[in-house]
This record gives sequence, C-alpha cells and structure tokens, in this order.
Amino acid sequence: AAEDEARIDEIKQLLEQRDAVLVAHYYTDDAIQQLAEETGGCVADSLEMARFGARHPASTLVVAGVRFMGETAKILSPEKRVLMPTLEATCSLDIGCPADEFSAFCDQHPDRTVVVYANTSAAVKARADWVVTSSIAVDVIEHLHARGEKILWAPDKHLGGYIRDKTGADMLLWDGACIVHDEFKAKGITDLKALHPDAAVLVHPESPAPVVEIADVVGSTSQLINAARELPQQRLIVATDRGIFFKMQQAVPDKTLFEAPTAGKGATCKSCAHCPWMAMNALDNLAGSLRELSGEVFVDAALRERALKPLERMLNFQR
Ligand code: CIZ
Ligand code: SF4
Repeated sequence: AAEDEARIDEIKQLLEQRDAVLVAHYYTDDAIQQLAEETGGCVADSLEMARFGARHPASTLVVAGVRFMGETAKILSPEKRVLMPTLEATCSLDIGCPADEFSAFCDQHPDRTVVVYANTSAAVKARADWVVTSSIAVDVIEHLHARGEKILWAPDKHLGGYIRDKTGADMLLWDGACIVHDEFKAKGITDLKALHPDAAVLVHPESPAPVVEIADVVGSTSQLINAARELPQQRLIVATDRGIFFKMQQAVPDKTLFEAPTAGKGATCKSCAHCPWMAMNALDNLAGSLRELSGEVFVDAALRERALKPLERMLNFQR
C-alpha cells in the first residue's frame, strides 16, 4: 500500500510535468479509476473517453484501457501525444476481425452500409461507413433502418443480434465475441436470482442472447450505471466486467451489487468477469509510460483520415 501511494504521487507529478490528463475505462482497476478522478481526468465508456480526450486542452492523453481506445484518441487528436500504460492490451473483438478478411467480406456485400463497433482496429474503422459504441448503437441502427439501409455489422455477434431483434433492421453479422461477456450463463444468473428474488438483473448486450433475455435492463456500461440509480430495486445482479462496480457502487452507495456468475463458477463467486487486457493497466506501467514516454500510439496518416470519417459521424450523431 505504501508502494502504491508512492507510485500514485509520482503519477500525479508526472501528469503535471507532462501536461497530461488520464482517461480511464470503467473496466480498469479501481486504483486507476480513482486516480483519473482525483487528477481531473475521466472515467467513462469508450464513447465518452473519446469525447473527453478530444475536448480536453492537455497536450498529452494517457489512455488506460485497451488498444482501440488509444487509437481512437489519436485519430481524433492527431496533434496530441497519446500514451498507453501498455500497447499489449488488445480485445478479442479486435483480434477476431482482421482488416483484410473484413474488407473482403465488405467487398462481397457492396449493397450494405458498414457499421462497426468501436472495439476494432483503425484499419477496420477505415473500411466502415459508421463507427458506434454500445451506448449509441441502437439509435444509429434505428436511424439507418428508417432510411431503408441494409447493414453489415461487425464484429460482436451478440450485440449485433440484440440490435437486430430490437430494431428489426436487416443486419448481416460478423462472427465475433467478447471473451468476457461471452462467459455469462443464464442458468448461473437465475440461480443467483433464486437466492435474491427481489434483485434486478442488469446485462451488457455483448452477453449471449439467453442472458439478455432474462435481463430487467440491457445497456452499455454508462446506461447500466444510470439504470442502477433509477431502478427501485435495492439489490442488483450485474452482468458485465467487474471493473464497473467501482463507479456503480459510488452511484448507489446504499444498494447491494452482485456480480453475475460466469461459466464454471458458483453462484457466489467474488471475481467472475474481468477482461485480461484491461487488467494489464497498472500503476507501475502507467507511471513508466509517463516517465519514459513509452507506449505512444501512432496511426498512419492516410489510415487516420479514412478512419476519422465514420468516427466523426458517430460523434456528430444526434437522434
Ligand atoms: O466491453 C467493452 O470493451 C466496452 C463496454 C467498451 C465501451 O464501449 O465502453
Ligand atoms: Fe474487448 Fe471484452 Fe475486454 Fe471489452 S471486455 S476490451 S470487449 S475483450
């Protein structure tokens, strides 16, 4: 703990020296989220991280999250230095959607509007008409569907299927999944709910359809935190990365939060769902990146220009 405190002090000093601001995702460790809050940075979902980083006057952004979040920050703010505690932090959705294969898939379906989830590489975004995050995906697809457009969706099949059911849009889905949310099982959650019949079930739509079906609320991370506040229930079972409990518990200090169990774990597990790549962000490598200016994110200029268009469409989208 004393070591952590020394590290935290060092990071605070380095943030000032480097004219840097810390932008952290809800799924990073509590210590990092807390540091972002204390230093005037932000803790958010990927959409708000992108908006915050682009608007903030600091000349350096430190993005604690996974690779695509750093890339998005660099695409939106090419004049800023973008650092990440580690460039090794990727995402199973990004890995499962290589740009060359994806581009070939798009070529086979030229009649479809290409909508990709933010959890993709800059090269995949560059091939897309729209980028969306889970907090805005349903609204954007509804809008495109109303205009009569047919959609090619990538990479998360569960999120795509959920949006297709919800909007009735014609959506062709890429076969990708998040390794964290894919592990939730409806049975584990109904077993837990049997122990707490008064609890509400909150689910992120990267989860499989049977899990989404038993949810009281389905939404992105920020939507789930809002729902936690607004729901009348005092007990909440939450199916998303456990990193979210830091901000969710702050939002509802008097409510009891339960982690939804994942496959193979009992109904009482304490640390069920946690993204291994988000977990790579730590105080040590965060300090190291600021100290050495290591883990800098670069995006090729031509690629950046193409990836910027669908990203700007998302940021400018007003329902
Ligand atoms: O699962 C993720 O990586 C999420 C929820 C990203 C985001 O949009 O904040
Ligand atoms: Fe990717 Fe899932 Fe990790 Fe999010 S939680 S970064 S979607 S693997």
